[in-house]
Amino acid sequence: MSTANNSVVLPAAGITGLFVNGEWRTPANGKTMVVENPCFRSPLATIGASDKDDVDSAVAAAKASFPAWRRLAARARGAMLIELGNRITAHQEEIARVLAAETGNALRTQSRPETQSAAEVLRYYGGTIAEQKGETLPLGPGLFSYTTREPLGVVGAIIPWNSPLVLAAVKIGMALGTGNTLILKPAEDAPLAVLKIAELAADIFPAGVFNIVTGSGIEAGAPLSTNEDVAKVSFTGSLEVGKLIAHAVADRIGRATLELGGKSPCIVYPDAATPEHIDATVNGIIAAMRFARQGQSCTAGSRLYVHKSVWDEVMTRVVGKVRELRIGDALDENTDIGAIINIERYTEVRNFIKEAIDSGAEVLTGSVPASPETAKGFYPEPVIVTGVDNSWRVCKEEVFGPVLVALPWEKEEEVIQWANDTVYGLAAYVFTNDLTTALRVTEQIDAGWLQVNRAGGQIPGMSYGGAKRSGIGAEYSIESALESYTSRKSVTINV
Ligand code: TAP
Repeated sequence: MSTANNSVVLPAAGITGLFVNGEWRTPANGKTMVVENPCFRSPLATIGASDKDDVDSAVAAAKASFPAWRRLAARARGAMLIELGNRITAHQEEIARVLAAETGNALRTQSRPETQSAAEVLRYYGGTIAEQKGETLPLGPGLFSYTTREPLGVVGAIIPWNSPLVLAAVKIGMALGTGNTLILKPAEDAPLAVLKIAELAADIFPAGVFNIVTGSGIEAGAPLSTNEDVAKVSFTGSLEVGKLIAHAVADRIGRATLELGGKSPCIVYPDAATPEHIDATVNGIIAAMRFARQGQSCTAGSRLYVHKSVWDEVMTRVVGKVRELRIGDALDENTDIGAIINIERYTEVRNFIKEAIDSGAEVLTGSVPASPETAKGFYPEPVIVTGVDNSWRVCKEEVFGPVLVALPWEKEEEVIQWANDTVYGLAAYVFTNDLTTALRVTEQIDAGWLQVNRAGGQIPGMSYGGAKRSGIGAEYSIESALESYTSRKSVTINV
């Protein structure tokens, strides 16, 4: 690992990116890749760029370590997860700074809380994994039938750059806790904080149980998804790559959890805009949109529907508050919003904004960002547009940037139809103080993860997964881990 930024403590020398069978290795092809800080477009570190040969050796190590690992008592595996969570807490600030530098996610608003969540997730799975129980079935006199929950084998986990640490923790907690062995492939844009926790994990798990392969999606991710010895692929990322993974896994009748994209609605009722509630609602709308994460969240409430009777009041306040958010260096404590991850994403977000404005969208705040050639860092300005409808690209596709589409609504059946008019079904937010309304509306929205008068992130224990094309399977809760990472073995004894 070579370093080029003194304000963060990067993974130690010798942390190559490729961690296989309990040791750090140099990728067989000798290739490296540079990780950049998107706030300055400056190089941060150089790490190994693995390919199929490295992936195959990691899978072989994970396969060899599986028989002993699966036989360990679940509570013993859980204790190791708790130890890793505690070590992350002990090094929290150091890890959070690396995360902020590589992702551009502001330290105070995003990277510090994400690091804290990663530790909590590991402690959650560590504490609950002993619940890996089966069932008994009373088949009648003389027949004793029971089931056990068996691990699947080698799990390949592929994660994106937007919240790499917490997603790594979720995959580690679920896969290792349930007795599987793991190969984790972080995104090439944000592998460093994950390597920091791998450094901490290196002497906790037996050799081969936990492996890391850094490299590009094509060179390292694809071979992991096609390897015949990978029993399950747990993928978080885009719909497009999710389809490739699904095909690769289907070819060998393997298993997959797919956590994909979203275009989530946020519906505001008039009773959430009374003088007593309006501040909380406005804060909730902004939090749901994940503006402080540059909108780079699969659960971003990026389609805002505000009842016509309170539209002026709500939108004036939302625009006012959004304009107060400070954009800048992710490591600056005063920064609310950091930078978009890379030039490709920045260009794509810029194209969405430009296309909407050129097509006649009314801009409530924001403008077309600086051209990628001249931008000194990939800083976005939050954009809110209205005067569009669901046929526009900005309404239909996941921007994965700080772009909020806002529209007034009058009839409930119409707003529910708008909310469901998408191929996605990940999250939804409803703001109302009437319980009957909340129950009636949430029942009709096709999404996997709904929140009423709350816009925060996932809390360990919540079942979290997408409906429609937002994915297959759920994560975050112990029930999801058992469903997704184990199979039932049924034993019947004629006594
Ligand atoms: P993707 O381009 O899909 O990348 C995700 C991961 O897949 C990265 O590690 C990537 O590697 C790898 N990858 C790329 N091509 C691959 C291939 N052919 N085979 C195997 N792996 C491959 O997504 P992204 O742009 O990084 O992330 C944004 C997307 O993730 C959004 O759609 C967002 O909604 C979704 N997301 C969903 C969730 C949940 S929980 N539903 C959470 C976060 C993000 P490299 O990047 O190294 O090339």
